[in-house]
Amino acid sequence: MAIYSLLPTHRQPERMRSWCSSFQTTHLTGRHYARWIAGGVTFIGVLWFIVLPSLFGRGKYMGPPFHDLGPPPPPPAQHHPVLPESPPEVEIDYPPPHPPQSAPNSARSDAVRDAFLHAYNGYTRYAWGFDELRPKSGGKANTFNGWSITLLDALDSLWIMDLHDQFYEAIPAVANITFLTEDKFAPFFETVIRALGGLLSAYALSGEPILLTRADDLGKALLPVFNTNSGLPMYAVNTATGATRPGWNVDAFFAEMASCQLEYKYLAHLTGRTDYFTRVDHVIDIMYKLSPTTDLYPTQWSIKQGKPANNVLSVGAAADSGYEYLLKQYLLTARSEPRVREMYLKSVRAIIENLFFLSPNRKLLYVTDMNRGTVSRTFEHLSCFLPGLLVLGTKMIDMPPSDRELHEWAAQGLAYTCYVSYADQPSGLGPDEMVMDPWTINDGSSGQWISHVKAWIEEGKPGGVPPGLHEPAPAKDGSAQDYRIKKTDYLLRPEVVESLYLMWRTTGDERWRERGWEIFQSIEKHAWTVYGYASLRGVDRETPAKLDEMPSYFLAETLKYLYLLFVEEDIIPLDRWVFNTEAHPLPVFEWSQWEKVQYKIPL
Ligand code: DMJ
Repeated sequence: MAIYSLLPTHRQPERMRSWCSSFQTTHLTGRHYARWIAGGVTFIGVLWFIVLPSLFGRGKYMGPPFHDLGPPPPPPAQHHPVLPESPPEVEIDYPPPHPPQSAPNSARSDAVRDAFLHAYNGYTRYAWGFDELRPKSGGKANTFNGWSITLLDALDSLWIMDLHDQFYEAIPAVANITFLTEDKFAPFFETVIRALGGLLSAYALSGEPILLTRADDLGKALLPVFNTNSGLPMYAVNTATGATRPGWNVDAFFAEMASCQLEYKYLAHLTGRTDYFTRVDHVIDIMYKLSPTTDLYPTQWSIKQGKPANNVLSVGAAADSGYEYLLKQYLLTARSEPRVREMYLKSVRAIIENLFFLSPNRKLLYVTDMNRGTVSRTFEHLSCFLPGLLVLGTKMIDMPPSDRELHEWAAQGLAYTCYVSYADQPSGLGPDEMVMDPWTINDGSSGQWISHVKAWIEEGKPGGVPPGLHEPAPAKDGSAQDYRIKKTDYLLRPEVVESLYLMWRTTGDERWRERGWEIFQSIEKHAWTVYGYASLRGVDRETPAKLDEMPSYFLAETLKYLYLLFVEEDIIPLDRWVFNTEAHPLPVFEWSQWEKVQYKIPL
């Protein structure tokens, strides 16, 4: 009964209904009491629809007004994560076990947990009820929907770092979030990956039912974005009216339209709601139909036509997680959707063949973007998620040995360049964007990595180390660096430490941990404030300037991946959990027979 006080008000009619029926059975029998019954129903109706809303005010959520999906169907499957019995597709070659809690690493994971607590406590003290903390001024800001995004993003980190007291203290606040935007629009992608992903992961880890209830509330509230001609999601939704709107300049970015399947498919599995599956899988249908003509997906799409709207191919800001979710939804659903595996493997081949290049001096491997065959040589911090994804794919799915080897090389070389972009800087922190120097060697390759790899193989692999994997020393001297920095900000982003974590977890090579520790120390040195941690400007200086911003992903991702890099225990085994693009781990599950039929899952 105590849980009732935590439930959003629209969950409470059940209690009222059972009270009414017991009153009728005990006190009202015979036809002449019909008038009493009618009067009672009218009284409850007036109370429910007029008096209660005016007592609690417009801000309180009084039930789904316009896009109610109705009660959920009978439970289709397990309502709590159950691990699939089927063995992994390939033998997972985990690193040999490390000595438990060796002193330096346990001290390091403790230091990361302390950093997390400093950021979290700053948020709860100075920005409680708001989206984000202002870490320089101690102020607060609603940078998203005003639904406490830092809290929702941080929940599973609290659990993973064993901060269970703080986790349970946060639950009542989560229970009372309205998920109403009033006169604003909630951005679909950001809300899905941060808020919905955060709730689902916290539910999966803790088993707290209220978290699933709230995930279901939020999942429903966001669903009107799919009410479009093509079925591609709109950029944002007003959850009070169901009105939607496209992005300001662009209808839809590939990353934003194609990064909701992990969250909604898991939610479909937990609730049995068909719409959750079909709406997000339709986006994959549209992409799949494009497959015969292209293996890559342009960065901009027309929602009306359900087609690409430009020719830019990238793995950066506008595209990144679109590719990530192909592999990850295959893994999340226990490898039961082969077409996304096929799409992933084709897209990686095309990424490696078209977007991977070497820098001219140090022969650093980087990934860039291309517009109708012209490469920009821009290298984004955001693209540094890719080494982690590639190495995960090599461990988790079956592929021809030559492909596996190529993916491993690409992951290792690119992860090192991502690290070097930090180690090169006087601050020890990497820039948000660089433009790599053009290839000046007249060898007809234009610096394209794949042609160097092919030539190296044909020559009998001289030196034994593939091109782009030589790991040249960091160059603090700017003149030795073969790039210019385009954006000097370090925005507390996670992508580099995410890949370091996945490289270490899958290879057991301790050097990735050491590199992560260097980065953490630089964060401590430059980003720490009395209130929390600040984004930085000027990583190419000894002392970067602090910005008054602490994005929620710093707690959800950056510190979580750093913690998992150092903690000895394998808290989130990679063959049992899949991280969404905001680092919220979701448990691998198998579709039941009922679900396969009900959701028409293409097999
Ligand atoms: C995060 O919100 C997510 O990782 C997203 O996919 C893109 N990057 C930001 C943080 O950099």
